[in-house]
Amino acid sequence: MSPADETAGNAAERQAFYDRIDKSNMTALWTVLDGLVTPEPRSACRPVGWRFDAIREAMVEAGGLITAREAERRVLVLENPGLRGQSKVTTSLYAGVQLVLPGEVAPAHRHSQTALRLVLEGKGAHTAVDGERVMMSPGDFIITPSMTWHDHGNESDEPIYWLDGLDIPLVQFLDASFAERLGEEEQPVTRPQGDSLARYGGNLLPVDYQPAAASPTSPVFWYPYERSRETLERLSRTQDWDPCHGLRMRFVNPATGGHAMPTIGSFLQLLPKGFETQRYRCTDATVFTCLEGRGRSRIGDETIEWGPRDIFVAPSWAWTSHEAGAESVLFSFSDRPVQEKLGLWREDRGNA
Ligand code: GTQ
Repeated sequence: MSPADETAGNAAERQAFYDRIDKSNMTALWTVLDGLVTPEPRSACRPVGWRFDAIREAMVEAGGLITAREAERRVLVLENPGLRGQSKVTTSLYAGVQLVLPGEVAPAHRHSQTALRLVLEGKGAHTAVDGERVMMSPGDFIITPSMTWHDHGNESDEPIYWLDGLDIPLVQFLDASFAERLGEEEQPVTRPQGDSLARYGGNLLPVDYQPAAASPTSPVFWYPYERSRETLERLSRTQDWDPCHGLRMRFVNPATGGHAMPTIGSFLQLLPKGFETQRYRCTDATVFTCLEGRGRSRIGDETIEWGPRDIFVAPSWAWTSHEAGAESVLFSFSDRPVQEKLGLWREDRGNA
């Protein structure tokens, strides 16, 4: 009987072979191939949503249990139900909601992981990135490049909540994590507020700035919502809505035209009241946050209702469509830049 005989008359003999080679750390490819090289993405990541009210309620409790100083970062991790225990919101990305109470400081540290912040509620707290203090207002999008010192503080009289998105699972997968504490609560402030935006985000660049020699992350790390919202508002007047996205823009590194971060793509989209997007799917699992409006999304077999500050996930290759009950703004992030660089990114516009 040939080894490839389909009748598998030698099942016991094969099993004995598998058991034997198992002791030498070997596995027969033909027993696992179907799960490795799949005809299309087969993800453990599930469609899921979190209502912000529920997150806030838990965070208020967390605020009474531990200080930001003791926790280092007082964050509740949003875990995808298909990936519990792994601190993952999608297979490649991490998300959490961070609370800094009035008077608190989250001490300075730095790490290989790139981070984004999207301010959900509260105003007047700050994050310091690479010597510059950024005041945070709702909807502001802030990035922390790999290995830059960052600390957070709240000198206002209200709690501040923001969404953290990091490439933690990606860095973990690559075994490339380094981290250190500064040993002081706050890093020295060496640049005036708004410096990065003025220097790199005003349609001008310093004359000798060489993007190729610079960090792969945008030199602008504060993208105020006021400006982004104004852009959406102006462009909405042209009425050229994309059937799958409404009006969708991406946050950019102004020096290269590339994504703001090398590992995480970040997007902002406007859906007019009553707009129903045509179904769409792509290989980058996407985390959405509603900044304005309300609506519902059909993702795979799930329908997820959302309103301001709610967070929801569309897994890789799951059919997704949005329906806006009011004019709505959605922020989103995904690993799209990584997939693009590797030639893996695909989308399916469902014939739209
Ligand atoms: O604010 O530096 O949610 O290092 C997870 C890890 C936030 C942060 C997180 C972090 C941070």
